[in-house]
Amino acid sequence: MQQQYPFKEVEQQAQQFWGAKQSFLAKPESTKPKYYCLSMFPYPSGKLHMGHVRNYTIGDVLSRYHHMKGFNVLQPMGWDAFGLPAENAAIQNKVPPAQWTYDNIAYMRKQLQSLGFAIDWSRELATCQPEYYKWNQWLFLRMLEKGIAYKKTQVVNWDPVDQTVLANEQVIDGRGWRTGALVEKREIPGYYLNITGHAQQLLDDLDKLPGWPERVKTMQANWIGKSVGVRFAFPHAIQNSDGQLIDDGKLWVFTTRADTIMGVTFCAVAAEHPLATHAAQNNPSLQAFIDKCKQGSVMEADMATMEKEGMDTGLTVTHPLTGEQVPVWVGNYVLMTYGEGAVMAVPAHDERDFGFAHKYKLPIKQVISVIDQTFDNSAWQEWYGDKSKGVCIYSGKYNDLNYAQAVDAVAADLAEKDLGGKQTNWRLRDWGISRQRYWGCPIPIIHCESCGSVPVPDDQLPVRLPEDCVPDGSGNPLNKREDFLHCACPSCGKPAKRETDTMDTFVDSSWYYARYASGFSDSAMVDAQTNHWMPVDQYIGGIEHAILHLLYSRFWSKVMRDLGLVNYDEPFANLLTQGMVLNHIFSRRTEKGGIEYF
Ligand code: HQ5
Ligand code: ZN
Repeated sequence: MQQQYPFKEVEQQAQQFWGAKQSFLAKPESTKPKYYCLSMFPYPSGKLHMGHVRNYTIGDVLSRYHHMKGFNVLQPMGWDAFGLPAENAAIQNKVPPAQWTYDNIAYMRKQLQSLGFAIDWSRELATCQPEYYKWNQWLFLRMLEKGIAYKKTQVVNWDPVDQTVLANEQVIDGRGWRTGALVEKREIPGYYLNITGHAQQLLDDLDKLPGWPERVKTMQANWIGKSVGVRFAFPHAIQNSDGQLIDDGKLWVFTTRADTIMGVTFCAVAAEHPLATHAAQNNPSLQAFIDKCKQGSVMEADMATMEKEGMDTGLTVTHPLTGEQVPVWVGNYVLMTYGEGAVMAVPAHDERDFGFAHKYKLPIKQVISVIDQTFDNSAWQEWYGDKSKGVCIYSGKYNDLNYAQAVDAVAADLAEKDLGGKQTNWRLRDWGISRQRYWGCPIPIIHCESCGSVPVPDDQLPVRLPEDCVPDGSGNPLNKREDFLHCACPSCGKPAKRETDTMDTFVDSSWYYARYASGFSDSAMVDAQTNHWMPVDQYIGGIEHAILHLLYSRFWSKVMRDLGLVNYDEPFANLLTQGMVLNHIFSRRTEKGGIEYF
């Protein structure tokens, strides 16, 4: 017996043997039961991390176990190859992102192979290959036809020094990561996918996933965020300077607590709301407050924790049921992009409104009574906010109704006055996929002066990304690539320009598992083999992808299913979320105030 384990010899021999016998080749024609084992494919960021090794070891153990148990196993591997890190490396090293990416893939593939994982390398893919991303473009065009993809304006981070759009992660403490310049918000057009149209299915089908951790399903459900409530309006007669009623004389709000409508003591609107803009015209201090709000974060998470601040607009609207006048405030916690950009405030029965009313000495009016409890408005009490506990009080005709009865009655009365009714709201927003970046999948659109935005015809796909650009940080290099930019309009033939935005890399990772399973056809996104292997029997990856990647993959699968491309509802039958292996990162501030990582 040898004292030491001579891994170089032993493992090389074993790996040669497996290679010669093609031991890990998946066999779609086999009659054995199938087992599709998939680990989240890596970004080719340089070298393997111990976190990768851990992730892929879990998958490998499960694969080998199922091999031995007589399953026909598919365990593929590939590369999530587009994205920002390649552009950053290009800026630093002045090499094209493509070259950096392919070099890293070669290096990391060697590392993975030397680990001896039971991977079917014949199905390797990289998302930056035109043969792969062609099908992103193709499906995007199908979505355009069905109205699932559409164009609208979006707010982006603008670096005024580099004259470029920044990704959220490139904004550090409100400044551009490279220039240290204060970042501005700009509105530009972009493409969106109507994921909200599938919200109910994405929520319902979580019940079809007994093999997923409860925690992940809860995170998905919360992200989708269904709330059933009442949308209604406070009528008013406020006119703009042209003498026209603002928003047709209606301030719309959404509430899940219509049972407390008789306790409204004020309304709060977002800084961008038309009533706020109107009121600020002759009120410089209100304008200053609005400007301050606009600089703040638009992240929902920040909204929850930040100090609530507000200012009275001096305007009032009419309570739709009592006819009383209700003051309108601007609140920094109300987002124009969520709901109606305005909320009703019931300080007695909502914790946030309670805090706000206390701070600004606004009236607090109890309208829910709870048995054996006395109302005390000096401090917040949890029971005020619990809709299951009380009945209406001091609410006129609604007195003694419970939550459900009161909501029904209030909704009916509002509907009768043509001022509202029941509505379902979602926290989920549509998926903005446009990125003003070079290293990604080109969006297959051509802009023509006469015809507008024209889809690239299928027979001209893929729209190939030039692979020799070297970004320098000052905007998307595609804008300077004449050979990419100029083309003929597919519809009238006149000179036209290509779209230079590329797709979010989460598009690439939303269907790679289906492509592995399909075999790589030139003429189809996926083939009949896909339905044999899918769904993935075991998916393994980091908890950092519990929400977006998994939700997008589930959505993409449903779109493919609706188009008749695949026959499964859900892509991943069982999910194992390993933790992430973290390491220390060293960084320093650059002279300009950005952060440089080592
Ligand atoms: C870990 C680390 C590093 C990684 N390409 C995407 C990605 O996350 C996945 C797509 C499906 C969206 C784990 C990580 C993930 C896998 C690949 N990992 N610790 N790529 N320090 O290269 O545990 O959780 O970042 O499951 O390795 O990670 S990746
Ligand atoms: Zn044209």
